[in-house]
Amino acid sequence: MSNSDTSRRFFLQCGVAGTVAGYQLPTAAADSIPPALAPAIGKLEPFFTPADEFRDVSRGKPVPHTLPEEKRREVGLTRETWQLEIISDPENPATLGKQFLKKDDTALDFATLLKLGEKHAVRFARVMTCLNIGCPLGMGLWEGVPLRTVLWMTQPKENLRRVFFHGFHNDDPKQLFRASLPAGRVLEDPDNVPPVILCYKLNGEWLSPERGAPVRVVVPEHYGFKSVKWLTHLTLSNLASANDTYSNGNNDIDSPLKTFAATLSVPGKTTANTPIPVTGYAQVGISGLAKVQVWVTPTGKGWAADDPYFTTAPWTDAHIVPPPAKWGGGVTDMLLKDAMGFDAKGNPKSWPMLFGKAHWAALLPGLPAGEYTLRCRTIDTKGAAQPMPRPFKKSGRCDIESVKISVE
Ligand SMILES: Nc1nc2c(c(=O)[nH]1)N[C@H]1C(S)=C(S)[C@@H](COP(=O)(O)O)O[C@H]1N2
Ligand SMILES: [Mo]
Repeated sequence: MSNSDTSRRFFLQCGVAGTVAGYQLPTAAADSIPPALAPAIGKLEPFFTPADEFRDVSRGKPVPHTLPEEKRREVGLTRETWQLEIISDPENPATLGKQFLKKDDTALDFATLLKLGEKHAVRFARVMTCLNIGCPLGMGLWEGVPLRTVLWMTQPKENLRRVFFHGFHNDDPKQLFRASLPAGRVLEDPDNVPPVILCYKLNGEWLSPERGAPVRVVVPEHYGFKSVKWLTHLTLSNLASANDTYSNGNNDIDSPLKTFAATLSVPGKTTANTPIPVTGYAQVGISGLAKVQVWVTPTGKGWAADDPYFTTAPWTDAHIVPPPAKWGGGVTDMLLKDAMGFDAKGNPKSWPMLFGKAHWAALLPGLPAGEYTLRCRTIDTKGAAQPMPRPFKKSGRCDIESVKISVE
């Protein structure tokens, strides 16, 4: 099986993973979309993924969320028993006024985190994507306390260059899963980017054990591996470089989310000379999303070897689907009213949303009988066409997808 077949199967799985279809266009927004596309848009997945439908790629033997409740209580993976240690890195010490340790009974507990949340909690919409998987694991509304709020409680003075975090790993050093960020990223947010948070809610509900309960890190602009689950330790360090577990395996751990498009529904067989509705999603990465484009061509027709990304093909613009009337995934309008990136009425301030998923739809013209290949791609706000500007696999997936269509 070729690589593109594998990824196609993968993308199609994304399409059928959801339960009930749920994308509801508001009446006004529907005017800008050709009526022939309405049925296909109505069958799109809901904008937010129900928490229990996220795909799971957690590691561990056993995977921490499969531990019986009693064991989870014992090891601090419930809200009642959770304790977060915050220490200075013994090998590259940061100069701190204070550490938070289990041994002197100062580790941070869940009640204290929630108390901080009363004043500091934020929530934001963001897609969870694994750097090594072609389709997002889920689109969530994540809520928690900015990591810097907790970091400042250690009264750092100097020699703080990096923040490491790791979670429960069955007390087996070989199972350690660690990620890190430059201290500056924790302390300050780029324009329009939410803070790094200690997250305890997804889509308005407590985080489930599978999603990392009781507390996980969520880093808005990064692939999933930075968002460490079952968080137990923060280590403040003067080390100047990253040492993320994910750098094993040749992963580019400094690579933020990429912009790319994929299909969700494409009729495999269709009738000659009849317009063909197709839909898909786009991930809105660090450079934003300006356009989604599609191109359908007879299968097997060669392409210039010096244009591997089909830049000179006759691509046409797809419709970016407007914000839904109902957000799905259990996310209520109330929850969105004070979410970052949404206004006081719960409407998104910009669309498509940075680090979100957007959906698209296109009506392909009727075609004579034959075998065709459909491709889709994004153009980011800097004008770069997928898979540029960062086409390499180990910095996140963004291959141009191709799907077969049989016209009879
Ligand atoms: N403790 C811990 N956190 C972890 C992982 C892990 O194996 N252990 N996997 C990471 C990876 S590689 C990804 S892609 C995301 C996936 O998040 P999800 O399972 O909530 O979808 O979790 C991250 N956090
Ligand atoms: Mo991942």
